[in-house]
Amino acid sequence: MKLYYSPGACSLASRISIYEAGLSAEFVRVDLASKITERGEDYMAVNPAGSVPLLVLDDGQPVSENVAILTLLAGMAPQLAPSGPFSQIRLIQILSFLSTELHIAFKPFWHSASESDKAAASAAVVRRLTLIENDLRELYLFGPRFTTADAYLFVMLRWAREFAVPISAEMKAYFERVAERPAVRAALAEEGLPVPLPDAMPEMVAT
Ligand SMILES: N[C@@H](CCC(=O)N[C@@H](CS)C(=O)NCC(=O)O)C(=O)O
Repeated sequence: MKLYYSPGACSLASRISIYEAGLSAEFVRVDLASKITERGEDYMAVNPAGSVPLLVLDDGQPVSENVAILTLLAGMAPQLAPSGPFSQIRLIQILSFLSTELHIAFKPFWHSASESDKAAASAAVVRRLTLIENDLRELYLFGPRFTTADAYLFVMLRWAREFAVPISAEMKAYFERVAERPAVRAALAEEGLPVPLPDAMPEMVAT
């Protein structure tokens, strides 16, 4: 399979999941501004939506959308899926929340919004992270087992750090725990991204 990605973008969650699963894949970098791939292809012809990630399976079938790709990868590597009754629905539930509530809340940071729009975006991200915190059981979102949802949340916590969105001590500890996983470190290194240092994240001040 082939993953179209951009360094540090949400496609990083797919790369982390592929590495965690031990699956083999080709990775093709996309310049999101010009929509040209590192091979000189017109990315709009590959994915008319123009966004990453896009996973192209070995039979040529393209799969877009984080929720679909991360559900698919969890199906290919059941160790990356929650276990127990209703687990598939629970995975889709949290992936959908991450995509349609949390991911979307970051958009003003990239779209030259005003300072007040960015402050509103930061508050929206904080509210949504607080909701997820209630799901943080034991080590990861689904308990002791790392899933594709953790890969997605990790990517957004990197953005929270980049945009100085304050996060709770619990979420910060989670972020650092995920950053220590060898597959996560390998994915960061492959995309030329630094491994986050402890304390590099603004912590929420209790009020
Ligand atoms: N609906 C898509 C959106 C993915 C998305 O927002 N990708 C961003 C990078 S994190 C992107 O490619 N932005 C550039 C663009 O859409 O032109 C999904 O959930 O997979």
